[in-house]
Amino acid sequence: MPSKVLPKELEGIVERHERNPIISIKDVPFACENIYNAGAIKLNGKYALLVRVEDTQRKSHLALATSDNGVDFTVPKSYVFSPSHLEPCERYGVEDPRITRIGKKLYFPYTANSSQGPAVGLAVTTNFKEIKRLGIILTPADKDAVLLPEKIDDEYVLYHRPSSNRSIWICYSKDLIYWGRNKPVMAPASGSWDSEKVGCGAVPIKTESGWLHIYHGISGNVYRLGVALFDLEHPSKLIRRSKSCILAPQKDYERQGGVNNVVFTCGAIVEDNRDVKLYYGAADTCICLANTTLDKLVEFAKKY
Ligand code: BMA
Repeated sequence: MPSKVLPKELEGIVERHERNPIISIKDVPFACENIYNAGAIKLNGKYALLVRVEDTQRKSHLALATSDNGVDFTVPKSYVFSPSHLEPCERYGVEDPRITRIGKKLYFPYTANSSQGPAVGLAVTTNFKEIKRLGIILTPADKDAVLLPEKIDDEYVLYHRPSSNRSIWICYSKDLIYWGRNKPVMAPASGSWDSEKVGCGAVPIKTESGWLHIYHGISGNVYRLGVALFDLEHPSKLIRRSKSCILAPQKDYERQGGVNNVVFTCGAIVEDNRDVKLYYGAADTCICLANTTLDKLVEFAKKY
């Protein structure tokens, strides 16, 4: 389904980096099948991407790639997080982490994959040297979970996408372990670029206009990215969503790969000057960067 044609002034609102893909398997210092879908965070002044690496058995692990400038990343020789043999829900891999900073802690929900179907696991660290598993928090089949960077009314807030469903849902917890009061908050939009399924992408960004979500939508087997705003105090309340997408597979590296026609994000970094580095997996094969600004994304969510 074609996305609505963009007005001239918003073409290129999200600009692909000229050196895309910025990370591909040639940058990985060991044998692997694919590298894609990375959580993103700034850590001690460095850019850090928690990248999903598929080993030669197609099992996913997470490695921490780092960079001084957000473009040139070094992928280390070893993983920081791998499927645990003690965790039956992780037999096929740990995938698609989204990193949320709350105080000094970095939490990352991830998709745990197994013959049970995808489930949501949660882990916590301060530096990625020691990582503590908090366990499988949402049972199969569920995925695409992101944790809000602030507690609301003294509760943690998690968005996720039950696989039996096509919508983004919300749930709440006092202790990060037990989650409840689930409800759907954003459904696919009929006749649009996100008409079949929607799921969370980057960690929601706090703006004056609401929590800004950069989310993915699927239509006709094509994964695209769009933006939505949720109420700051009532994060279950959708305020606006863009009718057009902000990024669609157009380049060869987005159209052809392990899975064709996919742009999929798990993380964006907001700079002090409100520039945004949007990291995304392309065709389930490599990692790309697109540059934009917070103001452009909010305006886009409101107008287009
Ligand atoms: C989603 C997730 C992502 C993947 C995307 C496209 O459902 O599994 O990991 O990038 O599909 O294949």
